[in-house]
Amino acid sequence: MIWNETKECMTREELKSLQDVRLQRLVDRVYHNNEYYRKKMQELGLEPGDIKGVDDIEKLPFTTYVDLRDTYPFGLASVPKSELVRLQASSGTTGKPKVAVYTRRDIDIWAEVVARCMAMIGITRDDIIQVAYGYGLFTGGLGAHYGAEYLGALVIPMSTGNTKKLIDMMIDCEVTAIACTPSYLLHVAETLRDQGLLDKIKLKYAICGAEPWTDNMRAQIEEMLNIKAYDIYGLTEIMGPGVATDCEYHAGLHIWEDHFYPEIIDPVTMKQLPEGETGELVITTLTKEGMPLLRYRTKDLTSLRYEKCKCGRTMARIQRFKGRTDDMMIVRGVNVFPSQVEAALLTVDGCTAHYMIIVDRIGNEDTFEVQVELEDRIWAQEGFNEAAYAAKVQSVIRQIVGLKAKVTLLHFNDLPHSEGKSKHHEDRRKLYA
Ligand code: DLL
Repeated sequence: MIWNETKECMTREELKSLQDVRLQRLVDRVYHNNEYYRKKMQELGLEPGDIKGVDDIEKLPFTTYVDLRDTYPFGLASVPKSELVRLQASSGTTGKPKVAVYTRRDIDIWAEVVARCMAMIGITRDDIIQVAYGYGLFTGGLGAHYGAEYLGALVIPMSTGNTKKLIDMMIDCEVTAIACTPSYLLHVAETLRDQGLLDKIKLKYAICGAEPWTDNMRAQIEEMLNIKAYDIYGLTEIMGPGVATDCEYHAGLHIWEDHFYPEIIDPVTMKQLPEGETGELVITTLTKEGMPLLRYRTKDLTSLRYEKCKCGRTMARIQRFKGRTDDMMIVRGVNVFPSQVEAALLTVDGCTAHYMIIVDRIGNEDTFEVQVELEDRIWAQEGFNEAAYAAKVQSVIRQIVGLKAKVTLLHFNDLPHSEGKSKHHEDRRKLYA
């Protein structure tokens, strides 16, 4: 067994004992090896011995993007530079990138957790997988690559940038699995469909992440490609892809709690929330050596479930992400997440997941526009009534989001289709702030 079955099958009590020990060791490590964390703990009057296990975790300080920025690039490393073997980074829209550094053991654990995710969804050493996340500083490409190799699958490191070559090789090499963003997979599926190549592929599985997507979008991708598509989550600061993934029941993403200790907090009061309540996901890296993080505030909004999954796994499940705290727009006093708009759009026959939300302010009034690409067959319908269709879209958005939108219907490819993370909203009000 190349990934540790016993860890998956642990009881919650066994898991907690392991987490308790790992947290104690982690706190000891950062306290003694990292000046920044030592100071933070001392400011709270904390010593490593005060943390006996995960029940004490609330005593520990949070870590945020600001800490990463203030210590950029190596200030949160907890080992000497000679023990570091890799640096990855995630580019923010402004300021310095968020950097993560890894020891050899970190890289091995990263490969193992990604391999667990892939094994969980059914990928084996007999599969041929195209990794179509970007290779480079972004963790998607190399993360998925090492995980698939660890599993023993045959990896084709496509990276991004050439859909034609990806499709040619997908057909020629009889590729059975693909790792890429969901929006890119949708683009690949549409290209295959438009070129009449759908029956030439042997694809069975997709492992998609790096951006929020909805169950409707998964259903659309699965139907178009006749495959099973799964959700994989992760973030550079914590590791990269492989923190959590969903099983065949799609009832949340199993988080590998033996390495990543999750909490949900209220982002305003910063207190832990009970099981099932939505708040900000906070993760402590229990085993990381290079750049371990205590209680990292991910800004991702979700909830946790601890009951045993139908698949038999005991590890907690992250529920579908509602969005990020920094993706939320307040429009005319209503909280709007792009994921709600996507969920609404995909209930309308012919709407695609290629959409853009534009929020602006005219005078004192917020404007809320949703642009959406329609499938060609809708435009081709005889006597297509654009106004009636837009009114239908407006009505479902109103039901789900609670706001009246100006709906603009677009043709296929009118919006940019990204190969990496796609951007679905633009808040132009900030331009005047
Ligand atoms: O996106 C790591 C990754 C690569 C995950 C490939 C999955 C697949 P960052 O660039 O640091 O790392 O961005 C992390 O992306 O905090 C979430 O907001 C978002 N995100 C990642 N996966 C998902 C997902 C990679 N499955 C940020 N669903 C995270 C929703 C996701 N959001």
